[in-house]
Amino acid sequence: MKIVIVCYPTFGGSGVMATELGMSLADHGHEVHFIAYKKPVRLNDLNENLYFHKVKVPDYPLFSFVPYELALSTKLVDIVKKYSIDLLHVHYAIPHAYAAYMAKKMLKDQLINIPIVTTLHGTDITLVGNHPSYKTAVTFSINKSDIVTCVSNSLKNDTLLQFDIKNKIRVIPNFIDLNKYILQQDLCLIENPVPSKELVITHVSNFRPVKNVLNVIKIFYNIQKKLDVRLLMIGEGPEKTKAEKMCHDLNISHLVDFLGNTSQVEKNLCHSDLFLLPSSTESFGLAALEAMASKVAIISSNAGGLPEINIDGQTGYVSDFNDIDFMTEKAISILESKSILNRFKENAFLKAQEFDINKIVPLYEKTYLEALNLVK
Ligand code: GMT
Repeated sequence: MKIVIVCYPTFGGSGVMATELGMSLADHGHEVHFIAYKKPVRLNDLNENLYFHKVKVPDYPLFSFVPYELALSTKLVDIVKKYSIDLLHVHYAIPHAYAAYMAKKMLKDQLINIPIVTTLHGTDITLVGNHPSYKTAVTFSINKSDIVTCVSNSLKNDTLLQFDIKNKIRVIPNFIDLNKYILQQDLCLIENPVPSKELVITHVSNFRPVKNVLNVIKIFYNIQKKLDVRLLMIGEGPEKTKAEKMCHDLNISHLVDFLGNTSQVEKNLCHSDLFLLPSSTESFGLAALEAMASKVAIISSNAGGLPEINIDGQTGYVSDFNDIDFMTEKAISILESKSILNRFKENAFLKAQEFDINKIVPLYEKTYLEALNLVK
């Protein structure tokens, strides 16, 4: 099959997921064309099955805002025709599903029928998409997609609650390539055969307000009063400076490393014991799943889809995102006993196996075949 994947090229979960999916589809023999304004960060080598096409948006003095949707839909039409593409798979409704629908209409005018699969990722529904400035267009784009998927049951319910959706929505959860994490565990053991006495706590995110990174620091501050711990803060974003300042003010900077963005998060996760994710909104929580695949126990909020992956009392604990005391108490209860910690870690790894790439990518392939049949 010849598939176009449209995504955000940044470190956000939707772009990471779209890229991992495209690379896996290419491994399965499909021809995959990524379209974005920049090469996706996790897209490594291009080959005869894997292409990248950049959307260029020329500026003009009249534009206060460059018309990205226009450039994207034009690029979609060009690429579909040039490479005889079978299907468009757009990740994140805004503005990708909207631009795809315009492209579909333009192609129809040239007697080319192409199906659109739209995957909703979270903030396109829960944070941005339901703003009155976007809601009508987002509802329209979802209803006009041939098939709509979303990444958790929670996101499906939110979408149906917040928008007037006529289309069926199917849940295809996010995934990880478990093998990659297992290999990394072995490499980490070779590099560090004697585990350090310090326990390692990790947080990975885009440091946006919804991630509540200051809660991460507060929880860590409480834990370090009782246990020998270190904190790895991975990612970049608007709340990073505040988080660094809080560490300074609490006099714990020497225990906290801000590592910035990384495209090989598994290299840090393999040394970690506990992952903190106290988000106020989280449709899935891909970062938590990556941690679980690295045998890391999870303390997370109960927001959105997080309880679907972090099973309370088994893989970690879930709570209200602002309940610092509860999260501290539970984190300490896991970390203070080696046997309890190992039990949580093993459970996390077992749960992660449900989301292995080999189980989830075939669900997308099946979805594509159904979408193709719809436009025949
Ligand atoms: O985490 C983010 O804020 C980035 C955002 C995105 O769209 O790139 O992530 C969303 O999609 C991820 C992949 O499906 C999910 O794992 C995240 O939970 C979701 N983020 C939120 O719902 C806040």
